[in-house]
Amino acid sequence: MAPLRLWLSILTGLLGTGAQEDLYRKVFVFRNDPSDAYVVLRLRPEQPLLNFTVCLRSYTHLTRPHSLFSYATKAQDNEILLLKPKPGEYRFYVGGKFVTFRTPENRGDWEHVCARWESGTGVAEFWLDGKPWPRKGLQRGYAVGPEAAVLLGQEQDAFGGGFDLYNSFSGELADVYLWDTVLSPDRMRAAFQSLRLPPALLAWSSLSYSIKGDVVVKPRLRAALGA
Ligand SMILES: *[C@@H]1O[C@H](CO)[C@@H](O)[C@H](O)[C@H]1NC(C)=O
Ligand SMILES: [Ca+2]
Repeated sequence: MAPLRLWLSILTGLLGTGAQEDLYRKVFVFRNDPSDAYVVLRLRPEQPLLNFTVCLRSYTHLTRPHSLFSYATKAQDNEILLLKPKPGEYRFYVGGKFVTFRTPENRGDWEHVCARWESGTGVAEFWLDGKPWPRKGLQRGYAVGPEAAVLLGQEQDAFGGGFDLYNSFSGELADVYLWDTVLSPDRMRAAFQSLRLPPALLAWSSLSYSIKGDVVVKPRLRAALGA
């Protein structure tokens, strides 16, 4: 750990709850299957989102449906949702509608995904391990609502709740980011490679979160690329 990074983590530790934490080279381990545990991420977008990019890395042996990123507003529980209904398939929701991206089945390794959406064109992009999938159309002209409940580990069917244990996540999650912009292709690849990234609404390097239930923060066991 670099001295500045160490000093900052001591400082944020002293400042106590609500502080931001740098989770560099760490993971959330969701230990149970099925699980009622989750992690609440704090973010305060004050404006509706017309563009966004969400990225994260997951490592799991689940073959049942599981939620990876759940952003709900009071008006729409599936406002932004990344869900893996079964091996070899991802669903990307915006404003309650979704598109499906079929992928090769997991090789028992970390998978890095980024989903990117812009209201102006309604183009939805899905990137797996730094590679773009054929683009699809989703919710052109829509605006993603602010004041969201953003959760890892559970799929919300109500604002901050309405969980189905059999959509819960079990395994390891890391490198969660949300930007209010559409990231360039270079930046999408940088996210996969864990390189330097632009400031974000949610950033793994300065995450404000609280754990509910059986989730632990542990050091990563292998390099980010999972090679
Ligand atoms: C969203 O992205 C489009 C094109 O990528 C850009 O023209 C527009 O200004 C962006 N809107 C916001 C609110 O960032
Ligand atoms: Ca839902």
